[in-house]
Amino acid sequence: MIWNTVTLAVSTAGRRSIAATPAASRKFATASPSPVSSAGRDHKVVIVGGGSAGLVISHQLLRSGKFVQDDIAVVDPATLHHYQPGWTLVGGGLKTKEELQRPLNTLLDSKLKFYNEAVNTFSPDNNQVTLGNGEKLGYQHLIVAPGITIDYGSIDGLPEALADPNSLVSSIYGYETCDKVFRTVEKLKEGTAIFTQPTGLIKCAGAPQKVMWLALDYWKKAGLYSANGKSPINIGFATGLPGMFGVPKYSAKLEELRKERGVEGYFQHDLVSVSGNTATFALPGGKEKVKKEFDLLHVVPKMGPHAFVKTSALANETGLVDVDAATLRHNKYANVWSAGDASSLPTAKTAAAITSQAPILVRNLLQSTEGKSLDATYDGYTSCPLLTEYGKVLLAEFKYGGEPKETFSWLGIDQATPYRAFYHLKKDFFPWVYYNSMVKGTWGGPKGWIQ
Ligand code: UQ1
Repeated sequence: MIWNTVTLAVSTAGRRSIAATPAASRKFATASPSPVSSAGRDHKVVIVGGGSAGLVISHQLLRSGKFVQDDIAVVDPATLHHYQPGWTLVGGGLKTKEELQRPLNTLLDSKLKFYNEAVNTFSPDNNQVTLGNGEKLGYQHLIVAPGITIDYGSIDGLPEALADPNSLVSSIYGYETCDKVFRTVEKLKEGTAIFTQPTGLIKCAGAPQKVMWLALDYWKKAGLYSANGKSPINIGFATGLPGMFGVPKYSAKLEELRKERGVEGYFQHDLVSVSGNTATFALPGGKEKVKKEFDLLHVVPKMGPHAFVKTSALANETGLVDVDAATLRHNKYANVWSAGDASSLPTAKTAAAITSQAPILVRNLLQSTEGKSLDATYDGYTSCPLLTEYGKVLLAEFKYGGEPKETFSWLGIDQATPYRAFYHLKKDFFPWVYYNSMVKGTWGGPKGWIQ
C-alpha cells in the first residue's frame, strides 16, 4: 500500500494500465499539430515552468541539437529559482536559504526565449497559451511543468502563526518560513514539539520527518532530549497517513527508529487549525477532532495544483496534468507533455524523479516530431534521501508500486540502513551537481552524467 501522493496517483493508475498504451491505438484531440514558425510569438516548444523539470527538460531539448535560437520558450513569473530539496538542510541549520537560490534568468541558456510571465489559460485545441499580460504564444509542442502550490490557508490560523516572529510555528515548505524553523528549534528549551504531515499530495513525502529527526538530534546533543520520556522536551509526529512512509520497506525501518527514539506517533491525524498553543487535528472521516497542546509546531500545509492547471482542459479529475504514466504524453492532446510535481505521474514528487522523467519526455517528444513511435518508458523512479540524524541519511529509492530500486545494491548495501556517505550525497553532492550539471541537462541521477 502506497500512501500520500502515491495513493492518489495509484488510484488513478488503477483505472488504466501503467504500461504505455500504443500510440497508434489512441484517439488524440489534436492528431497532428499544425506547423508554426518560430518567428514572433510562435515556438516549436513552449515549456511552462522554470523549476527543476522545466530547466532540465529545456536544456536537454537544446542539447539534442535539433533546435535553434528561440525555437524553445520557457514561461515562468519567478525571478528566483530555489533548490527546494535544500530547505530541509536550512531547517536543520546546515545551510542558508540564500545560498540555495539563483536568479532564474542566469540559469537559462541564451538560445531559450524567456517569458517572465504567469500563464493565464491553456487553449490546447488551438495550440496556444495565453500569458498573464494577455500575450498569446503558439506552439507545436507544449510541456506543462509549473509545479504545485502550497495552500497555507488550508489550515485555520496558520498564516498568522507563521507570520508571528515570536511564535514557535514554522515550516520548511516555504522560502519565507524555512529559515524560521531552526530558530524555533534553538529557542525551545522544554515542552512538547509536534511535527505534522497532511493527507493528500505533497512534495517529498519524507521531508516532514527529516526536519523532525534533525531537531531531535539537536535537542539530544543539547541534553534536552532522551528517549525515556523524562527529558525536558518531548516529541510527537502527527501524520495524516497510517504509517511513517509510503513504501513498506522504508516505513518499517522508520517506525523502528520512531519507537527506539521515543517519538509519539499520532497516525491519521490531519492538522486543520492552529490557535495559540493548540493544534486541532481531524481524524479519518473528518467528524471527530483531537486537540493537542504544543510549545513548538512544525507544519506541512496541504498542497495542490495551480488554478490555471486545475481548471484547464489538460487536468484530470485531481487537477494534475493528465499524462500517460510511461510515456509522459498527455492522454488527450498528442502534442502536450508533463513532468514533475504538476503531472499526474503516480510516483512521489521529488527532484530526483526529474532526473529520470526528463530524458524519457525529451526522447518521446523528439520521436513524435519525427513521426516515430514513443519508445522510452518511465518506471516511476523517485528518491527520498531521508535525514535520520546529523551525519546520516536513509536513501530511499523506489519506482511505481513502491518497489525499491536502489542505486547502490551492487555494493551489497541495504538502503533501509542510514549511512554517513548518503548524508554527504544529500548535503554536499546533490546541491552541487544540481546547479553545476542537472539544470544544464547533463545529470542523469542514478545513471550519472549524461550527454
Ligand atoms: C539525484 O540525482 C538528485 O539530483 C541532484 C537528488 O537531488 C535532489 C537526489 O536526491 C537523488 C537521490 C538523486 C539520485 C542520484 C543518485 C546518485 C542516487
